[in-house]
This record gives sequence, structure tokens and C-alpha cells, in this order.
Amino acid sequence: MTDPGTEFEKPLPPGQYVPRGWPVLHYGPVPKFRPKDWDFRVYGATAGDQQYRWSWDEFERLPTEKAIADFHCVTKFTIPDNLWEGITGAAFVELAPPHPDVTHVMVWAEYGYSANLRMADFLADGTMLATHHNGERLTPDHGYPVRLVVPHLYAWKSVKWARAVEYLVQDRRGFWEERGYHNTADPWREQRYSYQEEDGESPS
Ligand SMILES: Nc1nc2c(c(=O)[nH]1)N[C@H]1C(S)=C(S)[C@@H](COP(=O)(O)O)O[C@H]1N2
Ligand SMILES: [Mo]
Repeated sequence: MTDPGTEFEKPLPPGQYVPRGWPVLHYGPVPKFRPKDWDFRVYGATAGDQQYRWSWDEFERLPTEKAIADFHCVTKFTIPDNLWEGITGAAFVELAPPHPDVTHVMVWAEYGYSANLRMADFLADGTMLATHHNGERLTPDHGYPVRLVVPHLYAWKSVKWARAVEYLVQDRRGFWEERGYHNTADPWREQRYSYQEEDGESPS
């Protein structure tokens, strides 16, 4: 194995480095997956004002795609060239159409963790509800059975153990966004902390 850091100089966002291995980082315990109790929900401002709910059997049969992308944590590690497989944000909104007034989504996880995204970030290339990483099922530590992946934003937006998407007609801060982290979280602009937010980058 070549060390990806020395193989060639791939541009990383400012302040980032490539560690050995893939760190596990989250707040709170790793939830236990019980397929019979598990569901995935869509609620909030849907197009027809209805809610969506998929059981694990149903969710597993939704069409998936693959994408390769880097993964940038605000604690400064970057994992390059991950092969993710899952349901893209673009495919997801086809399955569960949002109301035209929807501007943002909140992605919810087990134990109430959440992250907010602009709709454009949810629809961006590479954003997906991933079930597989580098050809294998996610491990419990990394979000099994389903995690959001938003490769172009800091990884606290990449919600592990995702259980629901809420469509928002007004932005609202998620778990870390409420606790001092940047509402948008673009690593190329080093948007780490909320005090860096400019007009229009946070909910009114
Ligand atoms: N449900 C949940 N998802 C989460 C977190 C969390 O605390 N809970 N932490 C986030 C943070 S801060 C990071 S850096 C990434 C880390 O993902 P990894 O453990 O797969 O490296 O998960 C994100 N997703
Ligand atoms: Mo993080």
C-alpha cells in the first residue's frame, strides 16, 4: 500500500491532513440496528403534504449509485478517495418530492443528532444516503445501516445512523450548527465556526 499522502500531491482544503486509517468520530453511543424496528421517514414540506416511510426491506431495494469523494472532518483529517454507494440526494427527491418552497433539509439520526443542509447541497453530486463504503457495508461505527455523505462539506454534516429527512421552508440549525459550528461548513473556505458566518449564511 502506498501512503496516499506521499503518492502525489492532491490538493486538500486548508488545514487538512491525511491520517493513517479512518478515525471514528461521533457524539454519544453507537446505536444498535434492529431491522424490524427500523424505518426511514420523510416529513415536513413534502409536495403532496404526505409523509413517506420505508421499512428496511423497502429501503434496501431503492436504486443506488456510486461516487468517489474525499471526506473532510473539521478536526482536520481528510480521508481521500472513498467509494460510496447509496441513494443519491437527487434520486431521493424524485422518490419523495419536496414542496416547491423547500429551501433546506434537516437530516435526522438516532438519538436526535441532526444536520441542516441547503437543498443545493443535498442535490449536489456526491451527496447520498450511503449504505456501502469501498465496496463493503458500512460498519456500525461508521453509520451502519445508512449514513448521509456530503463530501463537499465538513463531515459533521455527514449524519451517521440516518433515520429521517425533514424538508424545510426556512433554514434551521442542526446539532453542531447550534453548538458553535458553521451553518454552511464549506472546507475549501474553512467555514469551521459560527462566528465566521456572513450575512445570508445562517437562519434569520
Ligand atoms: N449520528 C451522528 N452522525 C455523525 C456524528 C455524530 O455525532 N452522530 N458526528 C459527525 C462528525 S463530527 C464526523 S467528523 C463524522 C465522522 O464520521 P466517521 O466516524 O465515519 O469518520 O460523522 C458525523 N456524523
Ligand atoms: Mo467531525
